[in-house]
Amino acid sequence: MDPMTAEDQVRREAFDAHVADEGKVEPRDWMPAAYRKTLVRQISQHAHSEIIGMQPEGNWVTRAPSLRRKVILMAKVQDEAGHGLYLYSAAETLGVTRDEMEQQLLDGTAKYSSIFNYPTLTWADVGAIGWLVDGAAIINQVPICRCSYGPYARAMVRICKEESFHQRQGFELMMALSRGTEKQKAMAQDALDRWWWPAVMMFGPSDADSVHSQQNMAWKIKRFSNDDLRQKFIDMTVKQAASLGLTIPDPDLAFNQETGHWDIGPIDWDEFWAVVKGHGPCNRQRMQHRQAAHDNGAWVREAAMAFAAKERARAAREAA
Ligand code: BYC
Repeated sequence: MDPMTAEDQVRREAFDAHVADEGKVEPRDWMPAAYRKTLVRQISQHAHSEIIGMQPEGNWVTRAPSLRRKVILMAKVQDEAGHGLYLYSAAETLGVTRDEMEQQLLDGTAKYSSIFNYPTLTWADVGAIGWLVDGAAIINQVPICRCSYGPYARAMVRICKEESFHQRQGFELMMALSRGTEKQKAMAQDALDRWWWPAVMMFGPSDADSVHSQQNMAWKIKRFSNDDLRQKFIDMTVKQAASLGLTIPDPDLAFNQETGHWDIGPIDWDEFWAVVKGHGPCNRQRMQHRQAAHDNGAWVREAAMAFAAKERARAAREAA
């Protein structure tokens, strides 16, 4: 890395003071290269997660049990596409193009959330995703509404409103199943059994192994550590599971009187890293599907570009 010039040093100090004082950073402001880089990394990975996240739920659109459930699910999956688009736009303000980000996703150099590499085997999984995955997403993302980078913070405000609706629809679906027949209740329990640990892992590695947390908390990109957010999620979800009459699949789950929090058993970090590195149950399928969608959409992108060029030419002719 190039040594910092005296001018950079001054800018860096002013930047740090501005951020420490809760100031927002905007696209044209000076920012350290590493701040820009980590934001592109996080925002683009967040966007990719929203887009890949459409697949597990999209899997059930044609098999939703009623018209009402189908309409709700279609709206939710469309919302996820919208979140991806807001986030790609926020990342573009940092100087990266949408094509570059898409390419990084397709060639595997950019990650997306581990959670979306698990299969949706039954209809109850749609409820479990809304309840647990969107529930975890809200806990993780509400603090990002106060992120120091303005465009990301503003995009998150709208996303969080929609995520909280998604979480409630998932909980309502789980409630309908858990108050239904014995078979439906068993289906809800089975979905909780399969989604609990992957949802707990969504928050990322434990604080000791989180490479980005310290700096990104100092820069107020992240407001809480991975473990703190995970604990909030656990405390919230244990109560919700009890109200559904479902059992969290962890024999070690116990309320800790001293800390006032729920303790959980050991997390299988080998499973987490295997999934992150591409060896989860559905990684290959998710990427194949994404690649096919990209290839099949080529004509749409070309048509949109041709139309935009035509419009520009017409506007230039009319202005002349
Ligand atoms: N999966 O230093 P760390 C959604 C990576 S969308 C895969 O702690 P950081 C939703 C991490 O990227 C869900 N990789 O990183 C959508 C890093 O590798 P790189 C996504 C993971 O950034 C549709 C390495 O591990 N949410 O909710 O400080 C429907 C070390 O980690 C994961 C967001 O993206 C993981 N779970 O913290 C429903 C929110 N965890 O990049 C719901 C914004 C960690 O150095 N992102 N890694 O190669 C964040 O808040 C943070 O980026 C994370 C990780 C908490 C995810």
